[in-house]
Amino acid sequence: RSTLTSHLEGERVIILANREPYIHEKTPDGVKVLHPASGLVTALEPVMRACSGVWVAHGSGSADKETADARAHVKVPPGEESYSLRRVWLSEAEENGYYYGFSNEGLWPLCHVAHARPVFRAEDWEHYVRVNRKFADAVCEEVDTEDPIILVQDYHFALAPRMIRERLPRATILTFWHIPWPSAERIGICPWREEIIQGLLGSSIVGFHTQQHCNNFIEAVDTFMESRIDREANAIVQGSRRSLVRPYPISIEWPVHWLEELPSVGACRRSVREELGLPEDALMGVGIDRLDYTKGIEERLQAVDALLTRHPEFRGRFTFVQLAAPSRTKIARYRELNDRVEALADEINARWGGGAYRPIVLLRAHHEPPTVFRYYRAAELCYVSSLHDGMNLVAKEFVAARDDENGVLVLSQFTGAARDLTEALIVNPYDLGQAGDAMAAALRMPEEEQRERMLSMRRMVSEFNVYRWAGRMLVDAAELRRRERVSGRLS
Ligand code: ADQ
Repeated sequence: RSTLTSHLEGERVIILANREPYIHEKTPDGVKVLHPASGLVTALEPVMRACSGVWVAHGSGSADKETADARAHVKVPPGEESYSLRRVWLSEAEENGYYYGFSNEGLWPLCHVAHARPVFRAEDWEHYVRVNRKFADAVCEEVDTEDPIILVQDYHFALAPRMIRERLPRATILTFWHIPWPSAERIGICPWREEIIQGLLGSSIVGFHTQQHCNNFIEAVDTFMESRIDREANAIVQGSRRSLVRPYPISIEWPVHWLEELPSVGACRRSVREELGLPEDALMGVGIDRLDYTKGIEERLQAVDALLTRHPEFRGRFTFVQLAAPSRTKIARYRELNDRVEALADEINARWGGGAYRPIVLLRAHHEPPTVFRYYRAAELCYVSSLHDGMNLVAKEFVAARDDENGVLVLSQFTGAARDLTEALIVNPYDLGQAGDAMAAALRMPEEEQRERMLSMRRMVSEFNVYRWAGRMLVDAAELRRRERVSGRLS
């Protein structure tokens, strides 16, 4: 954290992200502040707390919508007030077209290999362009120098980097794409692929979680654009401007501040079992996700079924607790997933349950972070079964939560996290037998082995934490600025 702030000495950072770090909801007892279930917020909020600046986001809470002046700022976090939040309010049609339509029915399935067909509608695209312009304008209103540092986040804002660049040619624009970038063949499906790539190339740096995503992006530039590719430097050159393309595997804050207020692992184990009506010696697995088809929740429950089929000793003793936050429920595919997950949990519970015993506990609600961390601490294992995931921060949070150095992570090979957390039990989530066996191995794993694996993962996550992630991007940006200054002087 201190290295990060030293890179930013006197700088005011501006973040552009769709999601707000805090949602202010109107309730009969006054304004309630909620923490959204979002990997992007989990990663970036601690970075913003460490530096000063402005977070520009889509206003989603009910508290200020009608009353707030369009340019009003709110100081956050509540009580601490380290930075400001500037909300951009969208009409229902804009939100439907830009967010639900183009971003989440188009780009999200396009970028994830999860066998969901992307939908591209011309009117959604028009909203996407217009809303990107609206946010780019809001960002430009917030700057107070000619060469500000602007962090553009995710697939909602592929066009904003170029729009900002046109108004602020000397800005340092760091764009991070939080989801996978697919092969050129796949990106070619998008009718506006050139505009998307050209928009991103307004950035000084385009960051992805893995080298593979960077290679795919460079391949897409090569296939669809006229730009020159400097392969040695991993840069795209357009005229006198270059955009670096670099992997920056994202992470979480360390130490996680939510842990400060939590009781010991033993106390969390007891309180969670009591809350769920489980016996004190029940074995427990946990899954924490937004209810999204890329997270492999159906495959996860089927793997629990395989575990109980193949390893009878766990029948009646093992319970898998799935916390699933409803997500993007305006989209039919998400509502259908919700119904299928519910039916599957009922079916598995009918097959193996009896008396007070239920092998699956499905808690379909948003939970605030202290509850999520209490569940991580209470479980014998955490199973992350994404069919495709840029990084997956749940895996890293589970590791951070286990200061008792116990507990086993079972992790899909299709997450970016599987590259960082090699001591997890890595599985193919489609191979239900293998995943069921891995959970059985986790439940039988001697404490000594659990400790060795956990210690090594904890070392990894503590060292490569989110401050390091942001710091590396800023160091590369500083180097780029230096080179541009030098070449500007020479030419
Ligand atoms: P997400 O798809 O949102 O992020 P992930 O990285 O797993 O996924 O983060 C989810 C976050 O939401 C975690 O902090 C988790 O604790 C929280 N959360 C999940 N379910 C919850 C629930 N039921 N209640 C409350 N909180 C819950 C995107 C990409 C990822 C990438 C991140 C960061 O899809 O691949 O890791 O951005 O770049």
